[in-house]
Amino acid sequence: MQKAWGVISLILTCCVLLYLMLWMNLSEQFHSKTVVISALILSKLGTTSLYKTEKPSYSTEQEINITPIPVLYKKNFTKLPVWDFEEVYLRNNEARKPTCPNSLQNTEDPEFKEAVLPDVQLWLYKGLLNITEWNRLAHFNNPFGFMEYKYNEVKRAVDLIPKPKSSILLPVPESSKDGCIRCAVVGSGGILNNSKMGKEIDSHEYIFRVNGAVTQGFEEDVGNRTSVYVHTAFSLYSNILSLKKYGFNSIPQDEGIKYVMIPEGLRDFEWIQGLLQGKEANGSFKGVRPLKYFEGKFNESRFYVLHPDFLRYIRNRFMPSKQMQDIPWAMYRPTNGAFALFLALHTCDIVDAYGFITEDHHKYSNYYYEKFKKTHVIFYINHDYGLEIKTWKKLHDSGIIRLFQRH
Ligand SMILES: *[C@@H]1O[C@H](CO)[C@@H](O)[C@H](O)[C@H]1NC(C)=O
Ligand SMILES: *[C@@H]1O[C@H](CO)[C@@H](O)[C@H](O)[C@H]1NC(C)=O
Ligand SMILES: *[C@@H]1O[C@H](CO)[C@@H](O)[C@H](O)[C@H]1NC(C)=O
Ligand SMILES: *[C@@H]1O[C@H](CO)[C@@H](O)[C@H](O)[C@H]1NC(C)=O
Ligand SMILES: *[C@@H]1O[C@H](CO)[C@@H](O)[C@H](O)[C@H]1NC(C)=O
Ligand SMILES: CC(=O)N[C@H]1CO[C@H](CO)[C@@H](O)[C@@H]1O
Repeated sequence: MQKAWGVISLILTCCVLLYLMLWMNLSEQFHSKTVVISALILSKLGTTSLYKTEKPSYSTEQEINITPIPVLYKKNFTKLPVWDFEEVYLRNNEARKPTCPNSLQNTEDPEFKEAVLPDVQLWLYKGLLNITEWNRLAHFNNPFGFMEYKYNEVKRAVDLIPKPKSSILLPVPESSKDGCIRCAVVGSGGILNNSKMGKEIDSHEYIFRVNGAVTQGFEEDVGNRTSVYVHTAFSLYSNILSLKKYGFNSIPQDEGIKYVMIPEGLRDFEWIQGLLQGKEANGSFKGVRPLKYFEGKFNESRFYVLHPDFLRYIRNRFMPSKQMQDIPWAMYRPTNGAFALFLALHTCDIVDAYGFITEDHHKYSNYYYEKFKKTHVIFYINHDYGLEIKTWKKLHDSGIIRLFQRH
């Protein structure tokens, strides 16, 4: 009872404040700061106050009648809005503790040490989305949060995602004598054409691949195994259509493979619903049966969805682009390859990256599977390739990853 009164008085205080703020701004022209401030107050209503209660539950939310915050729109902001809880990320107290003496987590690099959160929550699943969490995450644009979406649209998909049995994606293999997990992350860069890196890549305990991960016919250069396949609904759907001519007839289906999805937009949540209910999807992929893309190899116990907090943490701490300070701010996001590489940095001890963009990318074709027709890298506006080049180089130079380069 006492708690309820506390919350109610806080709500009233906030309402008065909000009213005053709006009134003060009445004569001014609208600018994004107003939204920042008022949304900050709204978020206080929905999140911070509740974090202090002892053991909140769904019934607590209903008793005090929290509702989703009013929808915020990207186009009401002329640059990336920065909230005072921008750097609040869900953490996982069961996160992996490396046993490997040479783990990248033990790096001495001051910049990396300061940025990295080894226990950041990696996965989004049933139970992690309630209205309180929604009211925090609805402040961030996709894929870093749920801005512009409706609570129920996302909630019904998230509630279908099973909680992973273990919070550890990749166990230390029995064959590892020093307790280290060695991973190769393979991008699709043309630098791999005729690289003969296949054997070396396959010698890693785990191999991450993304998007159009063609291996058949390219084994000598890129290897043939896949342990973790990182994708979005759109990358699955479009790569199968467009890369057939290179032999990409199906996504990787190795025994025990883990499928990791980047929920880049609402369409991914629509896809998840179809996938996990074994039905045709609605919305953007209406009529598409997501399960079909896995050709009978799908198992919920090997399906993971990245948490928006993880994606935002990567953007904010490792890959903030200048583009976020301007009108197309909401378009910017790191590439799927970038997210895959950072996922490896959070689940492996030793990470080698192949086929990632380098300064001399103009010497190679866009993708390694374009063996005979040289096409240049297309710089899509939603990515910052210059920043990616610098980021991979920096991680390499500071000894955190080993980046495959040619001279
Ligand atoms: C909402 O979910 C978050 C994340 O799992 C949790 O920390 C919090 O306690 C939940 N809040 C309520 C009111 O259930
Ligand atoms: C990969 O190639 C090796 C040897 O070249 C072979 O033994 C293995 O069966 C292949 N694995 C797959 C998944 O094709
Ligand atoms: C899509 O919509 C149809 C008709 O409303 C419904 O029967 C079906 O269950 C929906 N599919 C999914 C995956 O929710
Ligand atoms: C999915 O994997 C789990 C755990 O390995 C297993 O127990 C279950 O039988 C599998 N389900 C299907 C449908 O293959
Ligand atoms: C791929 O490598 C081969 C051998 O070095 C070369 O002849 C070919 O032109 C390369 N393809 C492209 C598209 O660069
Ligand atoms: C205050 C303001 O400009 N709000 C606008 C934000 O964007 C939505 C959707 O485009 C508009 O309806 C609002 O008027």
